[in-house]
Amino acid sequence: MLKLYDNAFAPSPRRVRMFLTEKGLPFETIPVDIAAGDTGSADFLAVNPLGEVPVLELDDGTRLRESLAICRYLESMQPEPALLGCDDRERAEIESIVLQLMFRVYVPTTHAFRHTHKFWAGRVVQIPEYGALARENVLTEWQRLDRELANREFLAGDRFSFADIVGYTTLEFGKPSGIRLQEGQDHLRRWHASIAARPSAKV
Ligand SMILES: N[C@@H](CCC(=O)N[C@@H](CS)C(=O)NCC(=O)O)C(=O)O
Repeated sequence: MLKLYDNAFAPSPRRVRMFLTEKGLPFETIPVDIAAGDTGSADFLAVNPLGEVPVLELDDGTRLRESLAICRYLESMQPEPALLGCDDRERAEIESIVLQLMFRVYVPTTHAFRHTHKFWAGRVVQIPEYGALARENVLTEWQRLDRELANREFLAGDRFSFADIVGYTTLEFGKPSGIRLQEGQDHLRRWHASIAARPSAKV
């Protein structure tokens, strides 16, 4: 049975939970409590020296890190439904959106959270002005994505893909930092509602 080192509130392991659920693949979770400092413990650092979840453990004991790499492995294990593209063109389009989301939206969303939210107060050095700037940059990116969604149903085209999983989990994670859908973002709102209605969004 696949084992997922997981945290219920963190967006990166949530990507993998959604992916596994969309694929219909059974898995066990090993909870990792970030709030209690588990990711910095010697036991967990032996699992992942980066101190991050998700980690997927295979039956032979191999441990995979990085949500994109994990999902790529799962896609080859269970190709249907294809969530990372069916041909080279689709794979390139999905990966292009995934990388944009990771670097331009997800990373600054984590910075907004780390530098402004009380969860991290006393645990890391917080620079609130930097967090506020990161939040503004993220809101600009979502405004751009709202315009792009005027021409396509999902973030990477006409089919649901891993790009939608990364986008949805990132937007949800922005809420505690005040990153939300804005007035007039009707395309983004329609897209968000369609992803939220999927059973995988409940896991
Ligand atoms: N690039 C990694 C990001 C992993 C990551 O940022 N994990 C966060 C949770 S979303 C984490 O484990 N943080 C632990 C900590 O900050 O102590 C991936 O996509 O898997």
